[in-house]
Amino acid sequence: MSRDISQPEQGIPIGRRVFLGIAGLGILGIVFGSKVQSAVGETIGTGIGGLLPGGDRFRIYSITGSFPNIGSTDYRLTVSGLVDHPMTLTLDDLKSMPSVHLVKDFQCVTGWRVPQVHWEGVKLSDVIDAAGARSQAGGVEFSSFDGADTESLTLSQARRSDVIVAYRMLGGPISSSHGGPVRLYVAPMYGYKSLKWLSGIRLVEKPVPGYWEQNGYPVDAWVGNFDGRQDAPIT
Ligand SMILES: Nc1nc2c(c(=O)[nH]1)N[C@H]1C(S)=C(S)[C@@H](COP(=O)(O)O)O[C@H]1N2
Ligand SMILES: [Mo]
Repeated sequence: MSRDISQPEQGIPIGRRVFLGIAGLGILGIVFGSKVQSAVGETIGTGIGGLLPGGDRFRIYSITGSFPNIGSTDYRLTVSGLVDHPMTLTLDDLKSMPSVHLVKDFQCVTGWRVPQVHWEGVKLSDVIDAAGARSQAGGVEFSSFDGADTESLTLSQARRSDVIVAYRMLGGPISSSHGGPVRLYVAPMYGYKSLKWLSGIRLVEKPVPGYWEQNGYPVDAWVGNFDGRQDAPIT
């Protein structure tokens, strides 16, 4: 893996205050020692799994240094741009659509991977179809309630069945730190495509590269592009 790829995340200031309220950080600090201190986003386990070898060990990232706190009844997702029916969806609206359950690895481009994570949500393609993409639409742009992160996909990438608008992960509702109540999960691509605190989906002619791409990450984020594997989704 190229060292340059990891630069943007290393440069992100993560406010200490964000982590003060998270139980168990002290214990994790002892268990993982200096590794935790040097990690940009801290290494926070989710339950006991975070303390076990091979357990889930996500590093929590936030460009802004804080986590938007959005109640599940307050949540709104807007679908706009080149669509026949612009929509605003509640969490209940999303939950009333056909759900998909994926069990897949989560891979950050900087090297860490969490194996076999359970995800649940709706296919992004179902949301796009509900709004009715116009024929000129060639891409999809995503925005976040953090007011900072943006992402984008081509329309054909967005229509893959392993690209979902997720409302559950790790066996429960998505926590605020993981981007809840609703985040994107783009299974075949590196983690930076999986935008947290998803606020908007906008259909456009040609997608503008998102925040991470503007900071040096590749627009084509297929897992494997930087570690010698082929351009294939993880299974
Ligand atoms: N809004 C927002 N989404 C984001 C990020 C972020 O900083 N802000 N970081 C991205 C990166 S680089 C990764 S690897 C994953 C990490 O997900 P996690 O914080 O749930 O571990 O979220 C992605 N989505
Ligand atoms: Mo990442």
